[in-house]
Amino acid sequence: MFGFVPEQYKFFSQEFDSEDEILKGCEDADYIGFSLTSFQVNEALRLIVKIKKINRNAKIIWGGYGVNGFSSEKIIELYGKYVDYFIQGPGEDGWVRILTDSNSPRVIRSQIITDFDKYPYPDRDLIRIDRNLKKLMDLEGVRKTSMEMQRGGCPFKCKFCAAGSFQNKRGWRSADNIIGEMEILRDKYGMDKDSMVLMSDAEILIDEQIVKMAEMKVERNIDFKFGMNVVASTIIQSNKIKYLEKLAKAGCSEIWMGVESDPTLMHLTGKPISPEKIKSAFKITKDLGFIRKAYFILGFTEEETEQTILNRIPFVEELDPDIVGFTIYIPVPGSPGYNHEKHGNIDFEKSCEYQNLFTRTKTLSNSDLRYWQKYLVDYFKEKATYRQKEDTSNKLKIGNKK
Ligand code: B12
Ligand code: SF4
Repeated sequence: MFGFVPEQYKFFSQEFDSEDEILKGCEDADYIGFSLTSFQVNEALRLIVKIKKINRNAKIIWGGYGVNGFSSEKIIELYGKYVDYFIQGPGEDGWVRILTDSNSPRVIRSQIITDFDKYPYPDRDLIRIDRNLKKLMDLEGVRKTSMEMQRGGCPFKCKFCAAGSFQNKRGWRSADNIIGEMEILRDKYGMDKDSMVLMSDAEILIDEQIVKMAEMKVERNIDFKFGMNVVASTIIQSNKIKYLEKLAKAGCSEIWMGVESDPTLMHLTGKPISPEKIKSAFKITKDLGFIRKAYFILGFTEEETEQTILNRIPFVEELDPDIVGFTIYIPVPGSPGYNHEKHGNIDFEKSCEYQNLFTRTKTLSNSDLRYWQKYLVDYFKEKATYRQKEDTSNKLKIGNKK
């Protein structure tokens, strides 16, 4: 049936394909899907204008966080002139519906998927993953890719994050299902003990399925390393510490935690963390031998001052992370901090989480925030994240959105 076999698809990524290649690939397409964050929307609009000149009949479909954060009416008002269909939330069923149902609504708001095991694994050949593997090997000298252990939104409501924009629940995969995909990464894509898999989930909520996965990973000799985001407060209970031990044995070598703030403003993040819980999580994970990354966001509240920024220094020193990153707040559509009336004119195309020209606080200008960001990165240069390292090891430009 149309749209159900890989041979009926072509995949392009602006990271690797020129505009000419992309346009040529669209010439004879019936449906053209775009996966977008808000930061890519304007570029997609420009591309659509060019596509329409060579293929007037193709139906254009958008999905991803660039469309998730708006009501159906608003998304049609904003982009309905250019785009035929919008998928909000998980795309698996919505995509099939558009292909098979000529009466499909223009905006499909899909609900959380509760039974992931019934879907096939992602087709990494189709998205030409070899190009990403090569790029990361060239940049970082490591065979690196990503997969998901859980799926869906997030139960928390951090001011700066759109992950909960569409769904506030998580979708689960069984341990067998996760392991099946890991075996493919090992056997087909050569992920071995020196390789690293980034769990691309927003945050992993560690539970029995994750622990079972860890045990099975050891039993099945899947020995690549992996890293994951966790919310600090969810890993400090004694049963969770036992789970973390099992994860460490299964190759989990890195734990990433959003600290976001100095201790005095942490209650304004919307994340269920406190300075004490953060300290405890960093201590526990240090004792277990994980490489720990701490992420901070400057200017996420108007109350941020020079002093609260500087308060991060002793706090970082106390937490003693192995890696530390400092980004600057930008209100993204779908996040609790975004208000379309106020933020609809932000030029997302010229922004990223490292730099923007919009954010300021009651006492700090936008350039002050950028000054202090650089100050902190310099102060902790030995621990800076790969992307923020300014030495010769960093082959990525800071602010590069790719
Ligand atoms: C992993 C991740 C990254 C990784 C990607 C790694 C990789 N190898 O894939 C990296 C670090 C590169 C990254 C970068 C950035 N990210 Co990011 N990222 C995520 C994260 C945590 C998971 C995304 C993911 O892979 N999900 C799993 C997939 C399967 O789900 P999905 O993308 O939602 O896709 C489903 C549906 O949306 C839909 N769908 C999606 N596209 C399409 C297309 C069609 C045609 C259809 C039918 C359906 C469909 O179907 C899919 C399957 O169900 C999300 C948060 C989250 N919880 O999702 C943030 C998130 C997407 N990122 C975000 C941001 C801001 C960024 C950056 C701008 C940060 C920066 N550096 O400045 C960059 C820019 C990326 C870009 N090019 O625009 C925001 C986007 C907010 C917004 N309103 O746009 C999010 C939501 C987090 C947040 N802060 O709120 N990111
Ligand atoms: S930052 Fe993490 S905990 Fe907060 S809403 Fe986003 S995914 Fe959830």
